[in-house]
Amino acid sequence: MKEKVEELKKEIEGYIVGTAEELEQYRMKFISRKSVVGDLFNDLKSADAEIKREMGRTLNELKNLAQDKFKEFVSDLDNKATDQKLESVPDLTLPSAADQLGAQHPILATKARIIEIFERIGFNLSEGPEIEDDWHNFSALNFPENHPAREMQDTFFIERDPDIALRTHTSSVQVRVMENEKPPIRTLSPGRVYRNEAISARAHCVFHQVEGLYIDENVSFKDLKQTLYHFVKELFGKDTKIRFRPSFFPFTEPSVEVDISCNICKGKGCNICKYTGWVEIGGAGMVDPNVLKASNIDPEKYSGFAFGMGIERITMLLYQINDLRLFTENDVRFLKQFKNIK
Ligand code: 2NL
Repeated sequence: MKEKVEELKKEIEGYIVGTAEELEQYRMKFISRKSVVGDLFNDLKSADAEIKREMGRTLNELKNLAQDKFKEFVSDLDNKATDQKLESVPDLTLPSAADQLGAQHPILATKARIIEIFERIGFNLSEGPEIEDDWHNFSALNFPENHPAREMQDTFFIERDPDIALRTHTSSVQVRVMENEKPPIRTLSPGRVYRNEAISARAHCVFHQVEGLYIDENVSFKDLKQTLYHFVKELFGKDTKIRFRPSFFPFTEPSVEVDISCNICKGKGCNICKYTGWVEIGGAGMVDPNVLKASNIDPEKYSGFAFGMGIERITMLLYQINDLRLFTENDVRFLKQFKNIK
């Protein structure tokens, strides 16, 4: 038994533990009740009193050695774990990484440029609710009772009878201005509008519009033409040409679609203008007398012009963007490209 104890002493003294599993193996072998040390204590039970006394002391020394070693292993492993934790804590004394500064969204940049151009020629800004009643979105604008825009397929209704809907244009804001102010009125209404359209490269159910309204005595179609001519030269460059094609809107008479000479190929012909040399930027017209009357403005005394443009469309022309969906996908690879505009 003595030799066995010496042998175990040597084994314990030379024992190395690197992991929690190895620690457990050590505990099973030398500390637990079924350990080799425990076995030796069991063997001693049947021995003579003399041997019991002598070997009992030796075995207790062995047991203490095994336990001291165990405590040493536990504290070594603890220290090791703490060191690893410390290594994974970031060094708070290092200087911070530079913040990535965001870019203005191209739609808002275009909106700001349009506002600036019209503000310089005396237009003020007007804003209004995106949830509108039937009067401000349709009836006051001379939409007939059976107009298709009043159907569920085209407009997002929130309530029916009386109808409440997401505005389909910002003309509703201008109706509010006409109701609340007296001519002369020169106002610009940019904002978000909603139409029940399937989303594609060319259409979206949420987009941005800017409308303008000018009401005073003796306002004529030539004022409309020169105002828009000034605007397109400011936004697209001084060589830009403008063209008006007859059209129809319920709220203007006469009405026109407004084209500019293609800013990509300068009128030579390309796939943006479909080889026509012209691209459409919006619509316009003289405010229909019924629209003035609906807002208590005397059409015998006053006349006015109005226009509307899609901000997405103008932004696409300015920066040669060919898919409307890019504006709402929030892909930073797209948005980053507008860091240096304006
Ligand atoms: C387009 C065409 C247009 C108007 C909007 C308007 C507003 C009032 C009275 C009369 Cl309060 N007209 N707005 C007029 C003509 C055309 O928009 O293509 N928009 C994207």
